[in-house]
Parts: sequence; C-alpha cells; structure tokens
Amino acid sequence: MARILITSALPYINGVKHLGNLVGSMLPADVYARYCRAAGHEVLFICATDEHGTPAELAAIEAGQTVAEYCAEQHDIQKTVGAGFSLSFDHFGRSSNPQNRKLTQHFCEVLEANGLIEERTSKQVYSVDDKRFLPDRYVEGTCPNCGYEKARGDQCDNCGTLLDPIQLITPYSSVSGSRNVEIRDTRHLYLLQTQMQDQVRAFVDARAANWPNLTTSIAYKWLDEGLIDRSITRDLSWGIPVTQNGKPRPGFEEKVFYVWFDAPIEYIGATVEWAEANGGKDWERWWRTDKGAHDVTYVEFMGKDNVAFHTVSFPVTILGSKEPWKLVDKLKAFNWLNWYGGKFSTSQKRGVFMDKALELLPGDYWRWYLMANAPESSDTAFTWESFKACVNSDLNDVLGNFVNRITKYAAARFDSKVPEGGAPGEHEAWMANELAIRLPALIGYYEAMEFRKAAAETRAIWAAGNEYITKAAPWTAYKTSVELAAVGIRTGLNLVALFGIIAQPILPETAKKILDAIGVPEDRRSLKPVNVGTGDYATLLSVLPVNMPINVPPQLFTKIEDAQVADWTARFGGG
Ligand code: B3M
Ligand code: ZN
Repeated sequence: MARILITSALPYINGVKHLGNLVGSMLPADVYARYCRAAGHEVLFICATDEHGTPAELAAIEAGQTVAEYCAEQHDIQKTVGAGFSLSFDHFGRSSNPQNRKLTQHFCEVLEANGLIEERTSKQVYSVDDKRFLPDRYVEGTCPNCGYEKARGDQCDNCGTLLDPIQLITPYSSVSGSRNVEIRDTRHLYLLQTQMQDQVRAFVDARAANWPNLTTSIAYKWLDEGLIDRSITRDLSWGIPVTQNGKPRPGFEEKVFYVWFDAPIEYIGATVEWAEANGGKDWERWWRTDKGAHDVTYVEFMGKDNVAFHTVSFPVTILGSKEPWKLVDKLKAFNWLNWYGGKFSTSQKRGVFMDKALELLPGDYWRWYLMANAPESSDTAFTWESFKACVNSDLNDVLGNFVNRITKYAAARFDSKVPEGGAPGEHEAWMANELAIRLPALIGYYEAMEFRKAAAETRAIWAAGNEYITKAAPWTAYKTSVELAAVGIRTGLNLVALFGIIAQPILPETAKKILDAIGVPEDRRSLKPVNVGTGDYATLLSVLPVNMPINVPPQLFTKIEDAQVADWTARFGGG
C-alpha cells in the first residue's frame, strides 16, 4: 500500500467552470484518486477555489457584491456542482482562508531570510477614475507596432507582439473605458528566480523521466529561456496582506500577494484546512518530508497553461524556502477540449458549463464521455453528435444492456440467484483468456495515468462480455440444457460484478448501482489483481458465490434522442 497525495489545479472563483476546465484537471484527478483507492492505496485528494486577483474583484463588482461575499457564494456553488459530478475531494478549500494566508506569509518571510526577495520600483499604469493600478491585460490602447487600436497591455491580438502596457499609445482602462490614466512608480517584492535556475533545473532533471512529454517540454522551454525575477505582489486590496516579521510590511499596506504566488501554496493550506476540519488530523505527514511525507507520492493534475507555474514557479518557492516540503513527483497535464472548432470561453459564456450539464444528464454520462475523449496527446473537440454516439453506444448498448439482460434473465429463470451446476466450456475459456490479457492492461493504463486508454480498455472488456454471451447464448441453451444455461448466466452475473468493479473510477454512481443490486460486498470491490483476478476461470467465477440472491439494478442509462441533440444545439450552440 502506497500513500498518494493528489491535487487538482484550483478552479478560479469567477463563476462555474466549463467542461474543458473539468476534463483538464478536476475530473482526471478524481478518476485517478478513485482508481488509487480501489487499488488499496491510502489517498489524500485535495482541491480548493482560487479566490484572489483582479478577475475576482471585477466579477464581484459586476455581481453587485463585496468580493468576500461573492467568493463565499461562488465557492459553495462550485462545491455543490463538483459533488454533482461525484468529485471525491477529501477537502475542497478556499485560498482566501487563514491557513493559506499564514503559509503564504511564512514562505515570503523565509524566502526573504534566504536572500531571495528584493524590493524594486517599477512603472505601471494607474487609472485615476478606477482608483487602481491596472494589471497588464486590463490596459488597452494602440499597438506601437501595427497601429491596432485595441491592443491589450500584455500582447497585441492583431500582430502578436508581446507588449509592456507602458508602450501602448493612448492607453485606456478596459475596466471602465476611462482614458484618465497615468504611469506611476510602484514598489513590489521580487522573487529572485534567477538565483534558483540551477536548483530548479536539477529538480526537473530528476523527475523528467517520469513526466509526460507535454510536461517536460514546457518545463524545459522555460528553463532554457532563462528564469527571470518575478514580482510577487500587486497593488490591490483583495488578497493576502504582505507582512514582515509577522507585521504589516511598511510601504505595502495597500498591496497584497500576487494570486499565482499564493494559489499553489493553497494545496498545503487546504490540507491544513482538511486536518482542522477532521479533528486535528496530521497534515504534516503529507507535506513535510521530515515528518513522514518522505514516502508520499505527490501527483498533480492541470491544463497545459498551468504547467510552468507548477514545474518552475512553485518549485522556486518550495526549494527557495530551504525547508523540507514535499515536491511534486508526477505531473499530468492536459491539452484543450475545444467547443466544436473554437474554444470554450468563460468570459464569453461559450460552451457547456458544469451546472448546466447536470441539468441535462447525470454526472456519469459526462464523466464517461470526457474521459473517453480526454485531450491527452492533443486537443480534442466536444460535439453533441459525438457525445450522443458515445453515450448511446458505450453506456447504453454495451454496458447497460448487458447488465439488464443478464440480471433480468437470472431473476426470471433462476429465481434471482446465482445459478449452480454445469461445467465451463470453450466459451468460458475464451472469456477468461480475454480477461487474462485485458485486465492487466487496464491496470497498467491507470498506473500510467493514460486515461483514454483506460476508458477504451474498460469498454473493450464490456464488449468482450457481450461477445461471450452471444456465443454462450444461455437463453437458447435453456431450451435443451438448464445446466448449460446455468453456466452462461453464472458467468454472466460474475461479469456484471466485474464490469461494475472496473467501472468505479470513471462511473462511480453507475458502478455503485450495479454492485449494490447484485450484492457485491464493499470489501470485494477492490481493483487489486487478487480481487479482479488475472483472468483464469476460477477467479472470473469467484466474485459471486453460487446461490447468492441478486437484484435487478434500476435502469442504468437512457439513450440520447435526435430531438435532444437538436434542442441542446439550439440552446448551447454548436454545429
Ligand atoms: N486557477 C487556473 C486558471 O484559473 C488556476 C490554477 C491555479 S492552480 C494553483 O486558469
Ligand atoms: Zn499590433
């Protein structure tokens, strides 16, 4: 039994996330956490809302709330929606909680003690009417390169030039549209990443062999370009106050930490929240290598745009502290799930968002589609047509029908019991051989966090069961030999149990319905090879004792109709 710490990238607080956000971090992290638990490991699965920064402040203004009220409300909404998708976090915290504040201030102070923090003055655009310094992407103006009039402060969308906002000609605030802006000096804390270059590279080198290409290529791109010293404070009121020796830092009373400085620290902060919320559990054994975390495997999940922050920036914080904190071991990154040809967009409200998705269909439908089509090796596209095809074929035809047919027949002809009698023959041997090949492959894909392949193998096992039952045809056999039919139905019921067991990571609600109905005890639901077997006929038939009573599960899935696709396309777009 291993100890595995799993974190999902923290969803930003400004509204319910879309399906692309879900499949890029929270969902695969959950599938992996469920796999690891079912494989018998000790798992701690942590997530939280990422609540600081300008977008949170602006969203609160738009909602007519204080930012604290807005965040509290949105946190609860995201928590409820996550539960609707069966996301099994051990704790879903908040980066604005006191635990994170204390840790973030601590990290800054030890980094400063280690000579890695410096105060520097820089020039920034200040909006007099908005009474605030404007973050780069909230300043717009005319591009000095191509003359485009709506260039953003960080980059011109017309010619692609990377910009510093003070280069814009006739800048204005995109928050209010005001042109009453000036360039002012402001002092900030800089984290001297340049001094950590070699240590971070050594850290990446030591792990690169275990990281997928997408992760290592991004980490090395940043290292090869050379790390730059980075400001970790901002002129804002909403955020974590900047301290020195535990007191407000002189000159920084109106400033807070930059959201990307405190957000990853919240992985630790949320673990402290979890410990405190659960009667003082020991959080240090997950995070402090001097206090038991040396044998923890730490696995992070995120979209590719977050990789640099987790392979370089956060490790600078951790390594620079010179304290024995746990560093990431495995990092699984995802490409984009697109909405048809384009992008899902939170600001433009394009695509399907998690709350709306649950109004259409239960979480398991989405979980299956998203994992079977996860954007692992390249971007993938959501379409209603592919969603319908996937649900109707995999879930209804392949899994649902099998479970329904076998259990109903057992109920009708074998007195709702696992039938005894008869001896296995060539069809059962074929099925056992399929499992002998496919079950270890499935476990291997989960271990390697290859989720599309895990979903495909799960489906292939269900499909093999369908092929078996077509060959064995117990309903035909029954007419001439009840014993022969008994073998087929006994095998079929054991396959139903096995199909439920292997469905647990991706389809937790459906798996529970199946396993509860046919009475598989909790301690026989594990995904350890001793339980699911390596495929010999003895283990294949050993999940359910003969004569054990079984129930027919409630209907597992309903098919998606063309009319629904038309309705959803009209409501959400697409096509
Ligand atoms: N909140 C993801 C985003 O908003 C960001 C992840 C933080 S992980 C520490 O794009
Ligand atoms: Zn331009």
